Amino acid sequence: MNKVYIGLGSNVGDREKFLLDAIELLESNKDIHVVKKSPVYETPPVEYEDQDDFLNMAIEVSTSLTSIELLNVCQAIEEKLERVREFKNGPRTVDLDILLFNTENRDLDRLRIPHPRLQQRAFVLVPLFDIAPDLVMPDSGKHIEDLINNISTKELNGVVKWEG
Ligand code: GSY
Repeated sequence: MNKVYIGLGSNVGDREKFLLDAIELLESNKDIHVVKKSPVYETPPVEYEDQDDFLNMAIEVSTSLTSIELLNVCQAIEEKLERVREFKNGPRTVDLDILLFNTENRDLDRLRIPHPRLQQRAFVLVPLFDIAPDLVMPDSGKHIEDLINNISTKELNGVVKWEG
């Protein structure tokens, strides 16, 4: 079985429902088992900043699928939940990013694992730390706690637990 971490984000419509629906759709796949779920956080947008705040969370899944097969499932879920790619880094109903797949390193057009911006993003690292506090990055060898300590207090303070 493959141990995988997935980051989820939504900043359009009923954001919490989109996250929960995406997890339910993952669970409905017979080859995927959701093992852990982080709390949900509200986070300010990064990259393209002129858009609404996101809800973000991270989950651990156990799967017999390969990384590319899992990517196909994630993209099918995004499509089912009506994600429209209006422009790069723009608003989305739901986004499922494969963050880590065992200790695999992949550099394909469609899929880069570990996720290329994972180690700098508070909205990914904070929920990931909740479910994997001992995680060591397979490429850099850095401990998740050290990565979080490298993020500015201002950015970390923006990542706020969502109470619904
Ligand atoms: O990479 C995921 C999409 N995304 C997000 C996100 O999920 N959360 C926040 N806070 N900012 C983001 N910018 C992009 S692009």
